[in-house]
Amino acid sequence: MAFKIISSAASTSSIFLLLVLLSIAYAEGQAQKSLPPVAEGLSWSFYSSSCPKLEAIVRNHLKKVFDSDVGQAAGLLRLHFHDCFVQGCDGSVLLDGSASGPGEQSDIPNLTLRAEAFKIINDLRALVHKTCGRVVSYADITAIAARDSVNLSGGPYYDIPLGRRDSLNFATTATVLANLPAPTSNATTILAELAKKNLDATDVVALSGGHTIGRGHCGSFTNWLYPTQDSTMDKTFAKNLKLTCPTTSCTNTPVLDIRSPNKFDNKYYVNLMNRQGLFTLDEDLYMDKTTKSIVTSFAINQSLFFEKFVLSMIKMGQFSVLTGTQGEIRANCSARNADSFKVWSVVDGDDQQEYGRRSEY
Ligand code: HEM
Ligand SMILES: *[C@@H]1O[C@H](CO)[C@@H](O)[C@H](O)[C@H]1NC(C)=O
Ligand SMILES: *[C@@H]1O[C@H](CO)[C@@H](O)[C@H](O)[C@H]1NC(C)=O
Ligand SMILES: *[C@@H]1O[C@H](CO)[C@@H](O)[C@H](O)[C@H]1NC(C)=O
Ligand SMILES: *[C@@H]1O[C@H](CO)[C@@H](O)[C@H](O)[C@H]1NC(C)=O
Ligand SMILES: CC(=O)N[C@H]1CO[C@H](CO)[C@@H](O)[C@@H]1O
Repeated sequence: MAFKIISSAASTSSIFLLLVLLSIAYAEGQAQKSLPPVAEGLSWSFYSSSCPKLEAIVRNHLKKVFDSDVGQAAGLLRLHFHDCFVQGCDGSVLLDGSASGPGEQSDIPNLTLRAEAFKIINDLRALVHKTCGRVVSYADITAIAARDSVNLSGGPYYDIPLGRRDSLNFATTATVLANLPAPTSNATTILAELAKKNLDATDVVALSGGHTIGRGHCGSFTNWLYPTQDSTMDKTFAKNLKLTCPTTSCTNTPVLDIRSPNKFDNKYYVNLMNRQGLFTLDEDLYMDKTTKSIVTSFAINQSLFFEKFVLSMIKMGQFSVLTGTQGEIRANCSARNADSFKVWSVVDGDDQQEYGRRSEY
């Protein structure tokens, strides 16, 4: 009898313990579920000992840059998107084809990336490597710069996993074209293309919200103006765009978000509901039955948009990353180390690490 009581007490307490453990595991599961998984080799605190000032250096420099030209934030956000969509977030978008064959930089549709964005990333790299040595990749600097561009334009702040390495490989023109959808695509096409990258309809609508800042060239959207104007588009909006873009090939660059062109907010979705979006891709998100309700939910709730945008950016920011000993930490944005060190190692026998540190001066 006594034995029985002890045993039932023991099993009661072990059931209790089990319940406690289960609820802790559940709470942790919930907490982790709220953020996308971290790719193997990346971590939230990757540079905490090797370059603790990294994020402060980037942010302080960008604050100064945006104070004199707020438009640069859009260029940096788009640069990270292009880097990640083509071949992975591996800094390959920065490689200049001149040394070793064609690079993403000179490919369609990347010619519309802002030249200043490349320069800003290079300046950031110089500042960071001067303080920490050649330990931080271009891919990570580009990811942090995109994050800060969002926040410094009025958008949310979010931590990002770091530890990306730079690619040794150029993306071919075919790879670039296959991975960056055309702005003239409809929602069906965009959803199918991005599903291949494991992005669902909410991700697609949230990421398109990047078009809340920045500009576009006439050639990227006049498909719905000429030769026949899309009858569903807002008439006044279309009339004004025709004045800015009298021809398809004109080089003007109207803003993407007419309500708040330089502010990272949810007005882009309000534009779409009013048929005042620049690209077919954007407009169609409000016509498609899968994405229409998501557009509306973001238009009426900015916090919801910010929350989903952050999750999708963390997801996108980890596409096919190189980590550990893969790739390299590039010293020159536009050339892999093997190409930029070639001359120097002959001249004075410098090793790559030293040259990497010297290259800022
Ligand atoms: C999903 C497919 C996407 C397509 C087809 C697309 C297409 C375009 C096009 C055609 C432009 C204008 C380029 C020009 O004519 O100068 C543009 C600009 C821009 N895009 Fe996207 N985009 C997409 C996704 C994204 C994403 C995911 C982001 C970031 C989260 C983004 C951020 C931007 C920004 C900030 C600009 C303005 C750039 C500037 O002012 O320099 N886009 N996009
Ligand atoms: C940056 O993000 C933080 C945290 O979400 C927020 O408090 C702050 O207002 C944002 N900055 C700007 C300029 O909006
Ligand atoms: C979307 O575009 C694709 C490719 O141009 C086309 O085949 C398809 O019919 C279009 N879908 C809709 C719903 O317009
Ligand atoms: C807006 O979205 C946020 C974030 O998901 C949510 O907490 C809030 O309840 C929503 N607000 C309304 C009015 O639905
Ligand atoms: C970086 O590489 C490019 C292309 O190879 C070259 O033109 C440029 O001079 C290099 N910059 C530095 C600082 O070495
Ligand atoms: C949209 C855009 O600017 N496209 C250009 C990309 O680059 C090619 C040449 O490689 C040009 O012909 C395109 O006009």
